[in-house]
Amino acid sequence: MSVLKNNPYRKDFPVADQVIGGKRLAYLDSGATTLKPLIVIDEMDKYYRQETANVHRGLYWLSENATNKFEETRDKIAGLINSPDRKQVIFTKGTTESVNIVAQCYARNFLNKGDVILLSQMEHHSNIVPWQLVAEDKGITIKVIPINAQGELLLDEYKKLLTPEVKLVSVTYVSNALGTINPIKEMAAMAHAVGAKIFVDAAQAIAHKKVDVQDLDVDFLAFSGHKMFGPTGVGVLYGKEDLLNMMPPYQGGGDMIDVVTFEKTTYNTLPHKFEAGTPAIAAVIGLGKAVDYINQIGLDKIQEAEEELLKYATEKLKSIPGLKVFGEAREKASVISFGLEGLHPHDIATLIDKEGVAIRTGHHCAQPLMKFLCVPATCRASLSIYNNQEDIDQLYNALVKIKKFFE
Ligand code: C6P
Repeated sequence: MSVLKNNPYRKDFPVADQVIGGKRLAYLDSGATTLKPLIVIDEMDKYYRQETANVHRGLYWLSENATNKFEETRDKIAGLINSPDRKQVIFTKGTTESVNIVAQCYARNFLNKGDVILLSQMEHHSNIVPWQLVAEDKGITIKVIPINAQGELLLDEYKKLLTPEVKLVSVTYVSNALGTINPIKEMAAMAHAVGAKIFVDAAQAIAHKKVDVQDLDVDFLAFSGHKMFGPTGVGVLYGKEDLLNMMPPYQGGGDMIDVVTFEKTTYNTLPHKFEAGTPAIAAVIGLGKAVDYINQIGLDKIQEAEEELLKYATEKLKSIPGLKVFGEAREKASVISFGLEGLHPHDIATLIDKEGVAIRTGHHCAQPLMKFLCVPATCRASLSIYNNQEDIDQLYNALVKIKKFFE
């Protein structure tokens, strides 16, 4: 079934079908956050209207119900990523917090002066700065895997960089600014061959392709609920059990303890060791419904739909004279970064907003990548299953209109 002509998923997303400022909305910023389907919204509404209670604490029905639903999400996530065990799924605030946990609890404790962390040229700031915070303190060196003009990682260069000093590789699965899909399975095998661990930022991958932590054989993996049709404020850190067990807790507080005395405190087992304090209960429960939603459709169908949208959008945009697409990797997700000759990306976004088109412009939290591309910013249209031909045509028509205006 074509999502371009008769999109069967669109009706599930109330935000998608709106008129804003007198214009039909074309939401093309799913890389920033996806829209939420009704089943997620309704479940969270139910928690707040009828089922509010804290988790892991009360012996009354409401609390047990909330705990069950909260923990069911852990099972659903474990299933989605094929985690060997549910306890390896840790709820965090999002990808950013997940990276910080591994940087502070793993890298700070188990990496030493002279060790190397490998990142790539296309990383989001969330997968750069947390490592820098530790590297500066500990005398760890950060090295960068370069990319080619199409926006693909140079695997030969990666191989050369993989010396015995490399203790950790941290790379994105899918670039938020280029759409490039990196060969994670191959990269993990290469990292392991020199004894390095691999952390994967799956923020832009999780809602778009099958992510199987056992097949990929990654040591850590992170993603955010809000980029996979779920709510904001919740994300996941997956880790191999031995590594998570080695790591000290990230924060102290309720739920993460075993026995507390003023003399010495012992800690809870996984996953609770890393989940101090009252969690984002409604968000976690909503995330469970987002996983149900993804499973109902199937990731293969989602990928198929997004490929159709990407193909149509790329051909359409490239037909505009003076439009340059940044990032044309052979393996690419439904993200199109572009510039329009003679126009600043911020002006483009502001002007097409008047036509109802929502895209993101800026450095996309990837300043080192912008430096490589020799641009201060790009425009980015990112597509998801609820988009259709009209959305893409609306972007195309808006761009043609402003181009004419400035000619
Ligand atoms: N990218 C974008 O518009 P948080 O903010 O923790 O949910 O996710 C951070 C993050 C980490 N890695 C990648 C690859 C990402 O794309 C993001 C978030 C958004 O591209 C907001 S900057």
